[in-house]
Parts: sequence; C-alpha cells; structure tokens
Amino acid sequence: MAEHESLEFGKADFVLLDNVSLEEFMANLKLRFEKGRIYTYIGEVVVSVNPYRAMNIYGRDTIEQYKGRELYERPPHLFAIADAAYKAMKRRNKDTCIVISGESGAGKTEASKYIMQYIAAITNPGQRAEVERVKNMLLKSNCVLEAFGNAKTNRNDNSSRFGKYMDINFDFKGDPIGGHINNYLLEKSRVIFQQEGERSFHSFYQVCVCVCVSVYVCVTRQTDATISWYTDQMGRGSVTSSIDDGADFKAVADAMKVIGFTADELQTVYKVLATILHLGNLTFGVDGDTTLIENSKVVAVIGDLLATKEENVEKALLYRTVATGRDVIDKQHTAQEASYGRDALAKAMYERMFCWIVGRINDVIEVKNYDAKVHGKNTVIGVLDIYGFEIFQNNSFEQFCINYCNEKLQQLFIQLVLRQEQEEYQREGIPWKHIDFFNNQIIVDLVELQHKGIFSVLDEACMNVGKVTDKVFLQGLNSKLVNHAHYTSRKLSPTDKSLEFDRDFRVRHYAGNVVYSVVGFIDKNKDTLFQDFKRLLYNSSNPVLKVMWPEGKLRITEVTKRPLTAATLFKNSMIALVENLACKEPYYVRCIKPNDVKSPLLFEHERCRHQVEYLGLLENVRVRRAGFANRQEYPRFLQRYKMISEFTWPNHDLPSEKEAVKKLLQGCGFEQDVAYGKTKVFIRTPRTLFCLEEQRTEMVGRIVLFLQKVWRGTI
Ligand code: AD9
Ligand code: MG
Repeated sequence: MAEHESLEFGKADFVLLDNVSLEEFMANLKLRFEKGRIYTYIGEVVVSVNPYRAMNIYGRDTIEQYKGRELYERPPHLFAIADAAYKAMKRRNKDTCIVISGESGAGKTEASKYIMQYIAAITNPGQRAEVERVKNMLLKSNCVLEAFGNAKTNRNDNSSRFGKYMDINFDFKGDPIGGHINNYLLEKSRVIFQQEGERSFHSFYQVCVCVCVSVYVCVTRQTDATISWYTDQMGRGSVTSSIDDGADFKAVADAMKVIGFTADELQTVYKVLATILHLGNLTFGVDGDTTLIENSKVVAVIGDLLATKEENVEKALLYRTVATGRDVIDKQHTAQEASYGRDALAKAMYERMFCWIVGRINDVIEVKNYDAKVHGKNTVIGVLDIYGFEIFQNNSFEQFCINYCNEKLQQLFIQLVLRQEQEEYQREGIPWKHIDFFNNQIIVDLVELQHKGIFSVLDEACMNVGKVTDKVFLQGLNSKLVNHAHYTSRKLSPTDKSLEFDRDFRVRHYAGNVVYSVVGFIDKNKDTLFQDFKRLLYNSSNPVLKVMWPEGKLRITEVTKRPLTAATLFKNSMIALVENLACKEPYYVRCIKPNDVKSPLLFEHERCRHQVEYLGLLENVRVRRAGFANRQEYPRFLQRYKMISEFTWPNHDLPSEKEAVKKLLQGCGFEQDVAYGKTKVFIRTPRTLFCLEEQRTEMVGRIVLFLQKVWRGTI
C-alpha cells in the first residue's frame, strides 16, 4: 500500500474522512502534523501546516518523484500542486495561478519559494542558456525583495510587509522565458516606527553591519547613524538567531549584481538607506520665531549622500514653497511640521526605492524577443504571496488594508471553488446540489462600497478643507455604519470597554474581530510629501536618484492635481489583482500556523481550529464530497486504465470511448461511485481512484512479466 493510503499517517485527503465533522478534521490534521506529514489535500487544494523545522522533503529526489505525476499518485505535496498548475498550462494552454493564503507566519512565502524552485527544476531539460538565465533571475529576485520588503514582526521573523504577485511566462515548449512582479502596498510606516519587539526592514540592519558600506552610515562619531532613532527607538526588537544580517547583506548584494544592478545603482541604494538612518537622528528646535535644525552636521552628511548642496537639504526640511496667486513664497515650518516632513521624506524615499528595485527587476526579467505569431501564445503561471491576516496589539491603517486584502482573496476563493465546480457540472450535464458558505461579501462591501464603505468615508474626511482629524473620520463612520452587523465602536456600543471612545472601531472580519485605532488614518491615507522634497531629490546630481523622482521636475505653479489617496490606490490595485486571478485557472495552498511560539512540536488545538473554521476548510470538504473528487477526459482515462478490463485490453470494440469507460467501470464494480459527463468521467471518492491505480499497477506488473517470458521463449 502506498504511504498516502496508510492510516498510520491519517487520511491524505480530507474528502476521505468517514464523517465530515470539525472533530474528525482536526484529529486528522493533528495526527498528520505529529507524524511529520505537513501537507493534506482537499481535492486539489493543499492544506499546509507550518512545521517550524527543516524538512527533508524538498530535495532533487523528491522533485523527481512528483515530476509529471498525477495528484493522487504521490503523498500530498506543494510540488504536486505546482506540477498540476504546470501541466494545465502546458497541456491545455491555460493560464494558471497558485494562490497562497493563511495568516502571518503560516508559511506562505516559504511555500511560494518551494513552488518556484520546483518549476525551475522541472523545466528547460535542454539547458538553453537564455532560459537558465531567466530562471536564475526569478529565483534571485526573492532574496532581494525579502531584504527590502520583509521585517521581523512579533508574528514572524521574516514577515512580508508587501504583497507580491509574480507571473512566470512560458514558451510553447513549457520553459520559462520571463516574468513580471506586481508589488502591493509596502508597510512604509515601519521605516519610522516599529512596535516593541519588532524591527524595521532587514535592509537597514544589513547596511549597518557591512563594513564596506557602513562608512555612509557612520561618517564621524558625531554623525553615527548605526544607531538611528528610526531603527532603535524600541531597542532593535531582540534579534533572534534566525537572522544573520552580515551573511544576508552579502547574499543580497550578490543577487543584485547577478540581476544586473550596476555598481552606481547599488551605491545609491546604500546611500538612500544611510540617508534615512541619518534623517532618523535629525531633530528640530526653535529660536524665537525661527525653526532650526539642532544637529546641522547631519544635514551636511545627508547633502553629501544625496549629491546635493547642504543648504538645499536644510531649506527643504525647514521651508515649504507655496504659490499664492502669482506669487511664490517660502513658508517656514514649525518644528512639528518639520518633523512631520522629515518622517514623510524617510518613508517616501524608502517606498520609492522599493518600487524602483521591483521595476529594475522587471526590466531584466520581462519577456523579450518572443513572437507569439511564430511561437504561439506564451502562457503564464502566477504565484501570489501576500501578507497574511493580522491582528496586532495596536492595529492601524496598514492592518486595515492587509485584512481587507485577505477578505478579497477569501471572496475569490469562495467564488472560484463554488463557481468552478458548478460550471463544470453544468457543462457536463451532471446534477448539482448547492452547499452553503459563509459569504464574506458583506465585509468586502463594508470596506470598499462607493459612498458607504469605510474607504469612501475616509476619502471624504480627507477631502474636507480645514482641520481634518481622525476623530472626524470616526464620527463619519459611526453615522454611516450605525446598523452594520460587522461594524461597531464605543459610541455605538457604549458598554463595550474593549473599545476606546473617539479612537477605536471594530470590524468583524471573516477571520475574527479586529479593533482598529483611527489614529494616523487620515495622514496615512493622504500620504502627503511636500513638493520641496520631490524637487530636492530630482535635482540631485546622482542620476540614479533623480530617476526615482520624475515628478520633481514640475515647478510649484504646475502642480495642481490632487493625487489619489493611499486607500483608493490600494483598493484599485486589489480589484485589478482579483480580476487578474479570476481569469486564470486557480490552485490553492491554504497555510495554517500551528502555534504562536514557532515550535515544531506544538499543535495548539484552539489556534488551529479557528483557522480551519475561518478558512472555510470544512465547507470546502463538503463541496468536494457532494461533488466529485476527480474527473478525467474519456480518452485519457481509457489510456491509463484499459489494461484492467478484458473489454478494453488491448483494444475495445465499443462505439465510443465513453461507452468503453462505462463498460470498464461496470466490470470493476465502481458504477455507484461515478457519473458520466459529456466529455469526462467523474469519480466521487479518491478511494475508487486509488483502487483503479492499484489494479493498474498490478496488471502492468503482470503484463511485464508475461512479456519477459515471451521474450525469453518460456511461453
Ligand atoms: V507573513 O504573512 O509574510 O508574516 P508567511 O509568509 O505566511 O508570513 P513564512 O513563509 O515567512 O510565513 O514562514 C514563517 C517561518 O516559518 C519561516 O521563516 C520558517 O522559519 C518557517 N516555515 C514556514 N514554512 C516552512 C517549511 N515548509 N519548512 C520549514 C517553514 N520551515
Ligand atoms: Mg510572507
């Protein structure tokens, strides 16, 4: 018996449970986790539990075992899903995508990397140099993006603080010829502030430890930014042994060189990081009516790093150019405004650099010299690895966006899992019984609906002239959402002590309740960066830096259009992402985090049960069981199993392949477990499939033996 059928390791597919109950589901999940079987199917969905230890299941030999095989032939694995997506793309010319979801620390990013490694390993058997180059770039890009986009949080030492969707393009042979990365909302507030126990982005610590670039960070003893307020206000988040900044610095620099970043580009990246660290140490004071910079030596260093004059930096930090009618005047900031401007500059420089890095990687990996007319359509596998659902001690605008993103993806899962099944049954003429889901559309609407949604109320508040405060925004929410089942605040439920007056609101998300503090929502949504900074950076004599700030070219009188708010930009990018995913054939990986202490041994029942529930996994099993676990086109099915029936081996004389399949299955006694569609046979339980596989293996063995005897002349 194959391992994945042995009961010692539990059921390899939740569809095989004797009863679909939460208890049985959990018992199976736990048993498999404890036996080191971290993957389990629900049909074609992989449920993965983070093992929190190195597993010996990703090597070359394992890859070989999954290559070109069907899902049910091997124990559940990410590789099987990657292979299924690859086969669908190659055999049927379909664009596919692999959507990886789960909360922070559940294992999404690791899963996405294994999937990419698998695809890289099974393609390009001819070792074409150009394809090898593309594969190398795609793999190397992960390391670079993680350095600049990931950080240690209290949930995860390597938490993705941006969303990533990567398309891999394939040619007609099925070899990767390029790709494209879309990045979503980087949590840039982390640049200036982290919660206790957390760190800023890895890249900052990496430049500080590298001797050859730390010269930018520490110019003299008085301008030493290796200790910067931005990265050290919370005491550096007790770094764990899982992070080696020195080694990572080298790996990232090497990867960037391989990708094609020039020496000037690399130096500019380090200088931007150093500038931000120095900005973190800049303080403002007042002398009478004048606002001044208290540590002006730092300004000189920043001027140097940005290849601009010290006095330009000082002026941009202390003054704002405003146009009043036809006059242009310099208006001095208060110390508070200047601090705000400094922080906005630090965040914007980092975000801009991050997007620029993604853009540079895209330049290198984009498909080149592919003529669809000659070679046929190039197909795509998309891999989505986005920040997981988050509940922190203090949840702000970023958590709100991240959790909204997870609502959108959950909605897509609901639609696709149901829609796909329903459509297929309809197309094939098979009767279908509807299964109920909790539909989270109501929460998606709560956030994104025009005029009434939270994002709209926020945008409206930001549009107000005069003093706009976070409190005004909260009042707007309270009046618009007074009766919404998924929204509340202290004003609407005065006895609820867990909510602060004038500060908090709570959303009942599909994954649980989250209390958000409105403090900072307005600022983060407006995302204002004074024009003076844009001009400062554009006018730098460092061409690499200049390229990052093209809008700095505009003169003060030319800038009129109000930019879109952060919420609107994010909403639009999420809608586009979902549309893009919805037109591809989706494969799902649902990640579960077994405990909060990163232990390989602990399966916290409550913690896991909660995730199983909100991910809708039980409903997923029910849909799958009410439907059919497997379906195959008649010719393919016949080709694989024809040897197990006297009616079909070696050839059949029935009027059609469909009739032949019917005869075969009747003969084996599986008639009750199958249905016949127009072009496909549907098999209800995987057990039937396993039996067919077993019989096939036995018959193949016998046939081989028989042929050997014939050859030897003993028959
Ligand atoms: V977040 O939403 O970006 O905060 P992820 O991406 O879901 O989160 P990640 O993949 O970063 O989580 O996994 C967290 C940690 O769990 C990793 O750094 C590993 O230490 C550990 N992990 C996850 N998956 C595996 C695995 N398959 N094998 C071994 C793993 N360790
Ligand atoms: Mg991640």
